[in-house]
Amino acid sequence: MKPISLIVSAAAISKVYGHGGLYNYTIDGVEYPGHYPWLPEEGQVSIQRRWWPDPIYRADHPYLACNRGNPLATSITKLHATVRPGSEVIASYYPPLCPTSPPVPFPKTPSVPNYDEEDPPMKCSGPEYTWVHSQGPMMVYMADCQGPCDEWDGTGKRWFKIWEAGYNPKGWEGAYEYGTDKPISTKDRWWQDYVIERGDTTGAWNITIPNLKPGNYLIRHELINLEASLQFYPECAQLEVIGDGDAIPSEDYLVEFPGAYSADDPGLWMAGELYNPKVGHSIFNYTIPGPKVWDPSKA
Ligand SMILES: [Cu+2]
Repeated sequence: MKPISLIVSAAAISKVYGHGGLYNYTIDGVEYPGHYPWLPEEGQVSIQRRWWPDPIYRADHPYLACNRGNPLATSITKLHATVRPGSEVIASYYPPLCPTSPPVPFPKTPSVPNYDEEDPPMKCSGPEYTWVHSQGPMMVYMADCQGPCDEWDGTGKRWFKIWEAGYNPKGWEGAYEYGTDKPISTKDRWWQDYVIERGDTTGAWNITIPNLKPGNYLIRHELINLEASLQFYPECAQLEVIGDGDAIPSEDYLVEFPGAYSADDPGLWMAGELYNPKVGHSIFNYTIPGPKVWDPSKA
């Protein structure tokens, strides 16, 4: 495991912009800017929890729930986006412009000791450095905050999965290269490839809020990159669900972070080995990690 992460560190230094995350949300047509990791926390009003663009390299990382910027944040805004069952949430992985003046001091100490943290953290990349990874699953979770989400730290067995996509050996029906009617390349069989090929912010990754009982919920988008090493990219945002939904997931759908994954899970063990001919073929029968998807319309 260690040699692999050393290789990744070297790659990350030579290619500073190799990471990223979820920068903006569009919910029922309303744009909600994310919490930009390169700006000071003070003055940012966002539904999104603070996060860092460098990956989390461990399935047992203590801050896997909402990315390590969050528990180390000095303030969490109270803003929640209002949604209802059926609302559409679109996630954009295209970075905003970098601040030019005044120069913003980047946090110097993101590290959680002994958890393979990168140091120094990734610098602001700007819009030309879009999401680069493609090989790994994409998932969306929600969790009942049991009160205002800004008062909950994301710990505990409250998370349930509402959406997932992994590897489809047949490709994705209806997936076209952005701006064309050309189906995406047959090699692009991870859903992340589809997002990259689409290249826009208007529907690359859109999910629908399920028929949930009203209340405050965190929504957690997560990309996992399996290509060079095991890398988790989760980000959380605060939602208030209104309306007349009445469903809640039963206990067997609930997980906690860390805890939901282990590095030897069927969908994770091949991380860093995709180009090993003895291993790479295993993705043709890929199992997405984590719990099964909760879908109250089928319950
Ligand atoms: Cu990266």
